[in-house]
Amino acid sequence: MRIHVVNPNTTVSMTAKIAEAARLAASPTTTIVATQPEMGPVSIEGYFDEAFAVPGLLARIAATDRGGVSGHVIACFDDTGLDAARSLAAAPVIGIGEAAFHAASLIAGRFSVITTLARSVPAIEHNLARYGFGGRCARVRAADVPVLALEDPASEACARIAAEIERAKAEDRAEAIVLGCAGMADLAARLTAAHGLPVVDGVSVAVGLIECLARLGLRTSKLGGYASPLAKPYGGMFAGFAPQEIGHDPA
Ligand code: 5HY
Repeated sequence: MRIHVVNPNTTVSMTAKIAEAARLAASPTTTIVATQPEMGPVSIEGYFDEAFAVPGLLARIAATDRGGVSGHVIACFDDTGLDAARSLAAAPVIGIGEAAFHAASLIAGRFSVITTLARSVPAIEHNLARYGFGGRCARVRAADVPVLALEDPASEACARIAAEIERAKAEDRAEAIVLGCAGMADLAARLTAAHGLPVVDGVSVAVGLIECLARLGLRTSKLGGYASPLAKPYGGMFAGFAPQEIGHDPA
């Protein structure tokens, strides 16, 4: 099978890191197709960046969906554009945030999330509540690490994340840790070994979940909220994004 993994920011080195984590998690017969948008922010740190990541993300989802994939992984921990992508795509779409929350809740009674900056925390807390994991997540912590510092080996990013893990164990009674940025995907194994508790990377979990859904023949329901977009003109620079096919509203 082919799985599309899209990094919604435009930093090539992060896309490569995400693709490596995805390939390590994938079955031998699975091919990972890794992409990133042609336009948009180099990193997503808060609501404004997130808004401008979505159009380029959806363009990649549309193109690879037409090419035929078993599913899509949105490799941004905010699950940027997830609902729009599920409406657009025929194949299932999984966000790494939601995937990581599910995995952590299957292996621990309570978990903490460690993300990059404080400005990213509210969106993650909103998703935890929206997905129904509010009671399982002890706390969403920020390691005070800019997203692109994760691309700089000389930065203190890993040390800051490690220190936050120890605080989560001591103060939150966290039994597992969820890494709250796709750019942390390469750190999960190292941090698990160093801190003596499961450290979950959403990229790896999302790949496994897509494989599971594909094996079971499960695809996004097109009844209700994820119904295909209705054909209509879009004005201005978004004219090229206008839905062409006639979406069917079965309601
Ligand atoms: C991510 N930003 O996973 C999020 C994490 C964050 O560019 N990729 C990004 O800090 O919100």
